[in-house]
Amino acid sequence: MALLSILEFPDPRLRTVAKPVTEFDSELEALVENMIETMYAAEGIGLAASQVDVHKRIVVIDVSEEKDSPRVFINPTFTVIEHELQDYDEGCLSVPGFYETVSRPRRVLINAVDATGTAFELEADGILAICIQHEIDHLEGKLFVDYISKLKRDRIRGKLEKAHRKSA
Ligand code: QAP
Ligand code: CO
Repeated sequence: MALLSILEFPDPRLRTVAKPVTEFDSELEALVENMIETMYAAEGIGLAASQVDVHKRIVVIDVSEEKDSPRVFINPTFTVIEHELQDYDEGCLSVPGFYETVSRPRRVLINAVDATGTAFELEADGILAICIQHEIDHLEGKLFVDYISKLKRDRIRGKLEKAHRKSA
């Protein structure tokens, strides 16, 4: 297994729209394993392939307490089953160190396939519902900072650019 490097805002590659997965082969399995390993190493609860510069529709999530229940969502979509919004202080491995409140629908029905190509459905609420919406946004080239004010977003951009210059 291998750790993958995570792109950080405002890297323009994070704006790429990801393409559906069509081949369910050992290369896909290896990528999924590496994404899970990378998510755990970075202490994240969700990671989209877009964040590791692979522009395919793949998401891994583990919202369990023990961090022992990784879930894999390939070509995921969702429909809202409860329109009431919930606020959550979201973060992102691609926007390290920053958290802002985002409102999203409280309950969604997820449709996806697993790493073997088998379709499944899952009703999600709570943190899982927030996380899958956040990760599917990544596949569309969208980030949680797109939901906050331009002033706040630009301030985060400035701080991260400065940090990137210092570590370059
Ligand atoms: C997306 O986010 C998410 O800034 C996943 O320094 C966020 O795993 C889903 C992280 C909120 C639901 C609710 C962020 C780790 C991890 C940081 C993450 C950091 C270290 C973020
Ligand atoms: Co994210």
